[in-house]
Amino acid sequence: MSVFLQLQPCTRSGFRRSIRSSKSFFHKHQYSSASISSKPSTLKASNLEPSVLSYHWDTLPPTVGQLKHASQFFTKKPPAFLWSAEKFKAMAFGDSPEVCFLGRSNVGKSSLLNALLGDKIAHTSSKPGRTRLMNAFAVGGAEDNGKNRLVVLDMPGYGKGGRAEWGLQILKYLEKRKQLTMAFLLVDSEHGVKESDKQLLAMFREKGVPFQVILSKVDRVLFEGSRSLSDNAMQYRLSNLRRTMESVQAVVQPDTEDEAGGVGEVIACSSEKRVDGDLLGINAVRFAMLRAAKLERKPRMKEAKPVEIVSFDDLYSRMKPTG
Ligand SMILES: Nc1nc2c(ncn2[C@@H]2O[C@H](COP(=O)(O)OP(=O)(O)O)[C@@H](O)[C@H]2O)c(=O)[nH]1
Ligand SMILES: [Mg+2]
Repeated sequence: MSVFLQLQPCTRSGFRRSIRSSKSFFHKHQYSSASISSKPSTLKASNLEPSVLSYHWDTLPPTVGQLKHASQFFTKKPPAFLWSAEKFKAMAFGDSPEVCFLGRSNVGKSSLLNALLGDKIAHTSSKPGRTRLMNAFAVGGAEDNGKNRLVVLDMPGYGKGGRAEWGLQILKYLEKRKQLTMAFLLVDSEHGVKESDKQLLAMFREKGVPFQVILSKVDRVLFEGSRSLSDNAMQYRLSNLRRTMESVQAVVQPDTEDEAGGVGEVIACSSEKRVDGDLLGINAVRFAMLRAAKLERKPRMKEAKPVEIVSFDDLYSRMKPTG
């Protein structure tokens, strides 16, 4: 049994509140990405639309401007390694908002971090259990001025290669770290949500930790085994991906009234496959990280048409039957 479920519950009312307020925002902007079957049959690697790599049932997808801003935020200054800690109490304090990446060993956490940060700064390995410490990196500048800087944590994995003691320290971090604004749970696109992921999701809910699921290694689902795919073959692979995304939705929000549900979207990404120079889904994940830390660029609102302001008396007199 996972160590995650053996610990005493504790509430994080602050987190719950922030989830609640973001959920009410998302509810006002109900959005669902176009279904894959309605897409024209021209889905090739070179014209894969971002909308097929993410599924939004309760959020708005980022605009082109927001994705561009996210990309610039992550690349304008080189990322900085901040600290490594084996235990929660050894972690350095800081004022900047934090996000962390969790998931089974070998799911691609360290590779994703490198892809997001645009630098081979985190250790990756084909052998499970290579990341043994909690490692923190800064994006947007090395100084801890609390503003315009995001701290990103790479965590040891669980499952094969993971250790109970690491799980315990991660759990302490999730429960106690005030700077944490979002826990991103990485799930393999090919294998979907596993039992150990479900235990972690249950823990997030129980403790009120805000969370979002990201699908890793989407290149394997979409492109593996074939250099060029027919439209039908690509359509079939995309339908499989969509089904995996829908199964994630089912575990993230089993009950739509559940206030401690996760962010209502799934992003699929790849740390290896580039299309038109960009790694698949990486800017969308960057945007989700900035949004969690409230560092994202707000979409430009179209100016609302001025409305006529009518006093109650005026209105009443207009309503009165004449003659
Ligand atoms: N095809 C593919 N392989 C990946 C991707 N991300 C990671 N990998 C591979 O998966 C293995 C584990 O990656 P790593 O980042 O160390 O996983 P971690 O244990 O979760 O940190 C390595 O062999 C990586 O090269 C990806 O997006 N696509
Ligand atoms: Mg790792």
